[in-house]
Amino acid sequence: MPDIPLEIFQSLLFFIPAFIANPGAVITGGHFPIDFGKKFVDGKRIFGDGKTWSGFFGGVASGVIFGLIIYALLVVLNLHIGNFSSTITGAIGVLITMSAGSLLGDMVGSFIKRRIGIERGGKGSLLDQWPFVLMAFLILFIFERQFFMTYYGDIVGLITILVITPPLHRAVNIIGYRMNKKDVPW
Ligand code: CTP
Ligand code: MG
Ligand code: K
Repeated sequence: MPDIPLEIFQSLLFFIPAFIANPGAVITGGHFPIDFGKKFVDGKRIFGDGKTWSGFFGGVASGVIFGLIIYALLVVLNLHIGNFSSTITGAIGVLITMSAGSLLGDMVGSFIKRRIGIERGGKGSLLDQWPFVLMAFLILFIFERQFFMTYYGDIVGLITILVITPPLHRAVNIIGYRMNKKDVPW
């Protein structure tokens, strides 16, 4: 019989790096717009000044570093959950894939926001909250199939993450706003 609480715990634990990539991008971001200031065919910015190379790479680095801390803790505690902690190079591959996927999804959200006329920094609601999750999963499915199938293949963990992300995203952004890291609480 599958242990549902443990499965959900694992799914959440291993998705933390994809979450961390976003505040990581807020801290390191703001330099060198990914779209180089270029406009799309509709005359609006492709992504806007909120998506930068410094945020992208800083966000990926944050996700990888945070993930390696989780990895190290699992090793120290001698908890080898599934195949995540089998090799360090394997773990790094998963962490880069997941963090980059998360920030690519964040860019997709911004791309759609610009197309429907929401300015950079404007409230996107689910467009701020779901694309990064969905893209992280899609990229993991494509490039880290074994990891994806082990922890998210049965859909339970995936659905759990989709459900908790909007309130979690909101809470983190309110904290970022109060810490003066963000101009708006969303
Ligand atoms: N950020 C960045 N590069 C990224 C992602 C985020 O530099 N790839 C930084 C930007 O300074 C951005 C801040 O993190 O303003 C907050 O991220 P987010 O809320 O995703 O961007 P917004 O400014 O709200 O822009 P958008 O409307 O396009 O989502
Ligand atoms: Mg925003
Ligand atoms: K966003």
